[in-house]
Amino acid sequence: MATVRRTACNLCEAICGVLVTVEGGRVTDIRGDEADPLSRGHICPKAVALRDLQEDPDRLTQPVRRTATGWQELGWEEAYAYVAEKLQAVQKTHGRNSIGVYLGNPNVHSVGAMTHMPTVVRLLKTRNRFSATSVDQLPHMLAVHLLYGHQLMVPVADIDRTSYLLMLGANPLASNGSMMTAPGFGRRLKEVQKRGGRVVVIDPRRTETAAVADEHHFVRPGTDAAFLLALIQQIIADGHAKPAAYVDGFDQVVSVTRSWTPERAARVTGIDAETIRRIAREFAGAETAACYGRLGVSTQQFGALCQWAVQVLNIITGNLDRPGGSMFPRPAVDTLRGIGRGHIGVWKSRVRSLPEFGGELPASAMAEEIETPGEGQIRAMVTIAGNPVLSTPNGRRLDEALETLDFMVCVDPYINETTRHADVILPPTPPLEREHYDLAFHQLAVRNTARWNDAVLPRPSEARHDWEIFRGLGLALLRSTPRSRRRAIASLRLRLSPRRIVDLGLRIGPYRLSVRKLRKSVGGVDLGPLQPALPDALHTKSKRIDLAPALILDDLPRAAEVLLADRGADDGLLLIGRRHLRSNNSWMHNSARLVKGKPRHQLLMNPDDLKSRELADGQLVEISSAAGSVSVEVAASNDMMPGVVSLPHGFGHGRPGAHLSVANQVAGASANDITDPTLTDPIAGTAALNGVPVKVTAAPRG
Ligand SMILES: Nc1nc2c(c(=O)[nH]1)N[C@H]1C(S)=C(S)[C@@H](COP(=O)(O)OP(=O)(O)OC[C@H]3O[C@@H](n4cnc5c(=O)[nH]c(N)nc54)[C@H](O)[C@@H]3O)O[C@H]1N2
Ligand SMILES: Nc1nc2c(c(=O)[nH]1)N[C@H]1C(S)=C(S)[C@@H](COP(=O)(O)OP(=O)(O)OC[C@H]3O[C@@H](n4cnc5c(=O)[nH]c(N)nc54)[C@H](O)[C@@H]3O)O[C@H]1N2
Ligand code: SF4
Ligand SMILES: [Mo]
Repeated sequence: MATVRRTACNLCEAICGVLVTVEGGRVTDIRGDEADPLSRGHICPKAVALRDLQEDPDRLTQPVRRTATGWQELGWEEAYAYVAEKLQAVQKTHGRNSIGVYLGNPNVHSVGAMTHMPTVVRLLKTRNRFSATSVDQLPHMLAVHLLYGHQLMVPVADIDRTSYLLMLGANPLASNGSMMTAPGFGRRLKEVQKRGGRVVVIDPRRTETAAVADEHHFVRPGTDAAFLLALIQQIIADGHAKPAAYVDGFDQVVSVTRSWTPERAARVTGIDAETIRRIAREFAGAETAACYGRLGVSTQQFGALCQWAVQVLNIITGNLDRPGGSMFPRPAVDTLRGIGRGHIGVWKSRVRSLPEFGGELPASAMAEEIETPGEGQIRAMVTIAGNPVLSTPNGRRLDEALETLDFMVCVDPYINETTRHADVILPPTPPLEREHYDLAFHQLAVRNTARWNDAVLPRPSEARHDWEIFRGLGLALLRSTPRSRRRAIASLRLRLSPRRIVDLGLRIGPYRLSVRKLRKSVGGVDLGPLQPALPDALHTKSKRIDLAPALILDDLPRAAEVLLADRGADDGLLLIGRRHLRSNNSWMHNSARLVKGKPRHQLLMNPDDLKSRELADGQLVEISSAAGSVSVEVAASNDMMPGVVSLPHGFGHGRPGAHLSVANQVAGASANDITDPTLTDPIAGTAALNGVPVKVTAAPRG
């Protein structure tokens, strides 16, 4: 008999509600849940991949250990004890910091990882902690930490009520939105337009999102800071700036932006001065407006400056904290409470002195910290839900470095490009076997809603949830730790189930909910549109916003120097990345259903750039940067800004030893074999994955 169960798709930040039909223990159908108050029935083609993940024969269900004769299964308790012993032995010989930890993206999509993983990481007591944050949203977190006093107090564009949406470096029609949970982003954009509002996109590629916008402008990669500074300057010059009473530092903003006229920004960005001036006036004059900048303006040389400027633009036009502007979600579990406010530069990386942020060092420093001998060298790695060989700059170098470690353990369901180097892999249950409450993305959602989901399918007896793995590992690590209050707290934290923790969070949360109440609601509880919350909700001690943090203002001279430098007759190209609706970072190419159809791995290049290099559409080319080179087919595209080429990240499969029967057949090169770990935004160490200088030539024959 078929039963229909409600759950959430947790593959991306849109957290769509889905209805899963199960017959005889197997999934037979997955569709959107109309009753979900946030996603309103929306899903994308990836939702069906939940079933593919469930049934993927390559997915591990038991711990495995690498031996001379191949991978061998081992029992869970044995695995925990072995891993704890190995990690502790490395630390005993080489010191605390000899363990490196890398935390990948799917951690934030799993309640069990959110509730239990941090305790285990803390028990390792190492400063060599890395995560996908520094190849992603770090600049957002830094900007809001400086302005609003908490690294996760991120406002989102109030898309459902705004009349003017200015988007930079975001392609939500492919990504489904990020740092902004707005399922059905396309539909929501259409609704803005139907209300008579305007959508403006700034991107070096005419993206899927640009195609539905009212207006799109090419921007030279890495130069958005100039565009944003000019908008601020123009709005101030027009007398349209009206910061709220709780905002300080406005005069400093006036003075540091004064020289950034639209004419100056035009020279830098490639967007003409009249357009910049008009956008400034339309933004300031709109009934309500929101500026939203995403990955393209984060993972670039001026990521921090850009994300600060995005906030400043919203603040000085009175759009922060007002309906239709940029607003703070108020989720049913206050995630901010459980996480620190953030800090920057309290310590530096050993080799290159890059700053920590929130206790993590930039992923760009990982390979060198493994390779460079001396006190504090990484000798063992722990990766949790990450594939840094494909996702961090110069992945090829990291690939080689990982092989030199004394020990490596990965919490991951696959033997892939990264985990093939592990000594032990601990695979967690797949999404349909897990309970879920979204601790991360209700915090970033454009509407306040709450939803608890029971597991759709039972967990096989030999499988373990991620939180059970962290409990097992954590308790094994604690076994040799002397008794103390800290040890007792860690042990208690590990023993509580995610359900208990979420229930507690809901009960003390602003709406006094509980798991029981949520389970009774069909599709989730609607808590209404976002509400104004400032200045009370600020986490700054003064309950005021300082618009002019020194860390950011001190970067303005660098911006002037770099952006205004004469590029001469440089015939080089700038590389940027892209995403496709049917793939997800580096790890979902093992679903045959998703990867079928037209190839999507090619380098996109403007036809004029091809012609001037005597290259032809479809030809195999070599792309080279300071970090290395890769060969890939090129595709001519009028959607590319001249001088800019685009390569998607997450490809480059087929490495020896990776057990990915479908993905290994997928063509394409890893963009991160040519991204350069020395290209970082120095303020926070975020990798500049976009705007990498490259040369493109015909690939050598043979
Ligand atoms: N050049 C370039 N590089 C980029 C980007 C780019 O745009 N361009 N984007 C960056 C961004 S935004 C991000 S977020 C990073 C992502 O970087 P990572 O997080 O390092 O990589 P993912 O590709 O998301 O790989 C996720 C890993 O988690 C495993 N996994 C999947 N589900 C689970 C689970 O439920 N539990 C556990 N324990 N493991 C799981 C997968 O098998 C895979 O190994 O890449 C970054 N790198
Ligand atoms: N289908 C799918 N969905 C995903 C993912 C996925 O891999 N596939 N990954 C998820 C993750 S981890 C994340 S972080 C989000 C990312 O979500 P988005 O940020 O919306 O995703 P991207 O497609 O990387 O969009 C970045 C855009 O920035 C542009 N860009 C590059 N350089 C510059 C620049 O210098 N200036 C400007 N203005 N634009 C620039 C690129 O052309 C691109 O269109 O997507 C999430 N959703
Ligand atoms: S947009 Fe697609 S991948 Fe993202 S949560 Fe919804 S169904 Fe899943
Ligand atoms: Mo990301």
